[in-house]
Amino acid sequence: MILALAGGVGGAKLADGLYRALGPDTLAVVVNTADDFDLYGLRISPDADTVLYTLAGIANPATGWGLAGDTFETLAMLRRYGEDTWFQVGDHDFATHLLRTQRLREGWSMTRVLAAFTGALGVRARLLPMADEPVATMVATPDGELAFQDYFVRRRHSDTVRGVRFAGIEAARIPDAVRQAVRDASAIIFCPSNPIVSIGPILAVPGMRDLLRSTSAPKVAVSPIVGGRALKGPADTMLRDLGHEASPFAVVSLYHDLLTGIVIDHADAEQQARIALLGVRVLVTDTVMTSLADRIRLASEVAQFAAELRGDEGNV
Ligand code: FO1
Repeated sequence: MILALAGGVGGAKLADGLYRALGPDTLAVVVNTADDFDLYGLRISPDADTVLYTLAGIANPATGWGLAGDTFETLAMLRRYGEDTWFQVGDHDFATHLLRTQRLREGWSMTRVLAAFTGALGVRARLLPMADEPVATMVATPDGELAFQDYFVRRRHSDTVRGVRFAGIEAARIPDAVRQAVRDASAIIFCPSNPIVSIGPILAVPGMRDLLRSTSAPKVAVSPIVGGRALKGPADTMLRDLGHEASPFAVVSLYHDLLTGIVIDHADAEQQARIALLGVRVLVTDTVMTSLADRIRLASEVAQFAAELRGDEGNV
């Protein structure tokens, strides 16, 4: 079984490649839940839903989030009431949020909700939240601290980032299903998601870094930074704002105590030697995923690289 750690759209794409390359029942994905928030009384879990819809083959191909072919009549009606509908929730997408909210109110955990949703949509990968307790990413900017979706969607991630914190993280616990998945994993893949606000919260759950270090399974990251730029979203400017380089080397530095290997793009091949000095093995390949074939090819190469690293550790 392969375990992937994923955030938003980039993470979902690689998770999808792994799902299709490895076959059903061999993949577990731990998703960031610190982007989750409440809107119109509903609990929204953007990263979990992005992975869910992508693996189910029903994600909107244009945005990567939301549902293919969705309509927006509910938002249109909300606008007639004078609401500022800055967050685009589609009519079908609303059903997911309604049911999740209902289930959580009935006392279900997020772990149970996601298991039910994957089962209902025919997804034969395990989709696990990083924690069942609510955690909220807060972004410090020159205009004050912003809730994550305010920063990301409402203000189009245009603010300078002075700091990031994960409210509620001290009370978050690693779900038993995540502990089991880490124990069962023959490799752990850090998807090409934002290292600060997508993978960062997962690693910030108390005990998570120790748990990941406790397994001898190889841990391989795929860099979300290619040629100094984020493939999607603000990871590059966020890294620079927080005093890092926007480079695969910086990604390795952030995961320094965890990684066995990193997959970087040909555009960054010159960083190979510098990364190798940190004791991390490097695979250079094409990492930009524009088609389904790209996802499957990259996922196969990543899985093969991890298998080689397992061999290196004499632990096949
Ligand atoms: N991202 C946007 O940039 N604009 C939106 O209006 C938006 C709506 C949305 C609705 C449901 C959902 O599951 C995700 C949605 N996202 C939207 C994506 C999401 O908020 C971000 O990509 C993630 O939080 C960052 O990983």
